[in-house]
This record gives sequence, C-alpha cells and structure tokens, in this order.
Amino acid sequence: MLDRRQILAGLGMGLGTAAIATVSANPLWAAASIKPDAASALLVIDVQNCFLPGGSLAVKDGDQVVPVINRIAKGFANVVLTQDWHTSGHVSFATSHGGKKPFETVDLKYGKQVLWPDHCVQGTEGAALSKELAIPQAALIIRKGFNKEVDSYSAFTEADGKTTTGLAAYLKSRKIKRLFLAGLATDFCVAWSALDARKAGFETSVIEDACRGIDTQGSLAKAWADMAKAGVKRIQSGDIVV
Ligand code: VGL
Ligand code: ZN
Repeated sequence: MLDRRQILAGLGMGLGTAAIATVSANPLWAAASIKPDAASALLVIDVQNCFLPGGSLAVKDGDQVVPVINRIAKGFANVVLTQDWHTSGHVSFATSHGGKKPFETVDLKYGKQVLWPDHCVQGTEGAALSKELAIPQAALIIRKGFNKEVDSYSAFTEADGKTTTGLAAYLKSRKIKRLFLAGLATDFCVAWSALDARKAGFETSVIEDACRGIDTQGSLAKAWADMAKAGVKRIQSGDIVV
C-alpha cells in the first residue's frame, strides 16, 4: 500500500525536482515509518549531569532530550548507554594547559584538541547519568575518555584513531546492523560516534530532536555536513515506531 509520503511525492511529479525533494524529504506530518527490529540498537550518548543545565559543560537545552529518548527507547530491545569518563587532570581540560581557556584548542600528538571546562570526572555526581533517564532494558554502559592523555568523543575509537572501546565488536557479536544515536552533544560525541559507526559498517541514523549541540566555532554545521557525507541519516524521533 502507498503511504501518504509516496502519494504526495507522486502528486509532486508535475512540480520541479526541488519541490519534490522538499515534499518527500521529511514532512512534519509523516507517519512513523522506522520500526526498530532485533538487529537495531539505540546508542544513548553521554546524558550525564555535567552536560545538563547547571553542569560544568552544560549543553543548551540538554535536558530536553531526556523525555524524547525515554519515549523512543521503549521501541528498542537493544540499548547501549555511554558515559564520558575522564580522569582528573585529563588532557582535554583547559586547566591541564597553563594559560589556556575553555573552547580554545591545542595541538596534541593525535591532532587538534578542543579544551573544555573540567567535566565528567570518574565517580563524581557530574559524571553520573541523568536520574531522569528511564531505560531499564539498557544492557551495556560504555565508558570512554578514561585515558588521561587521549580524549575519546567517540563511543567506538579514542581520538588517537586506533584504540577501540570494544563497542563495534560487541554490537557485531550481538548481530546488530542498524544504529540509532541520541544524546549529547550532537557536534562532538554523537557525531564522532556516528562517523565511527559508519566506518565500522553499521547503517547509522542520528535522531536530531533527541540530541542537542554545543556549537563552538561552527562545529554543529560541520558535524552535520561530515555526517551527511559519510552516509549518516538524519531522522526525527517521530519517524520511529514506538
Ligand atoms: C563531549 C565535549 C567534551 C560530548 C564530551 O559528550 O559531546 N563534548 N567531552
Ligand atoms: Zn569529555
């Protein structure tokens, strides 16, 4: 049976291609059409107190992702959570580089590193997952960024580009083929995880309204452009059948 999207795209045939693209891309009223199956997993990235309002690296409106994530998580049998999990004095902290301020950059052995306020220090309340997250079926929590000298935005591979967290092997051994990403922050840990998910061969979608970005020095637009180029799909929570 044709769904409304196909019917409208069909009606658009007399219009220019631009109009057809607009109609078929992602209409707000489109019925949810993505049904998570046994080979699908939801990755919930870094929904931790430090990234929520009042936290040391608060992402604007970061708390608004929580109800969205809680709702869609009901549709997933497979859920993995991540936690940014730094040592004190971590190399990504501005305080570890005399004279540097948060959001400035330094060149490290593995490349350019944005410097952050101290955040997500192992075992602290700031590093804890939001108490509002309600995903009891989540089977794995991946912690990352615990190497004092190397950051890890990605849930798969540290910023040295080679040390893995084991997540890809875990997902593959559980026969997961499709990944859906949500959480904080769109332009850092979500984007880097999505790009590595593509490199590891997973079909990968980022759920835009289940994420919020930091957006420093054009990072949010760049992240979406990099993800599009890598074949990451940009979807909305309403696209998912719960
Ligand atoms: C993140 C900056 C520093 C993130 C983590 O979770 O996106 N961003 N550490
Ligand atoms: Zn961090």
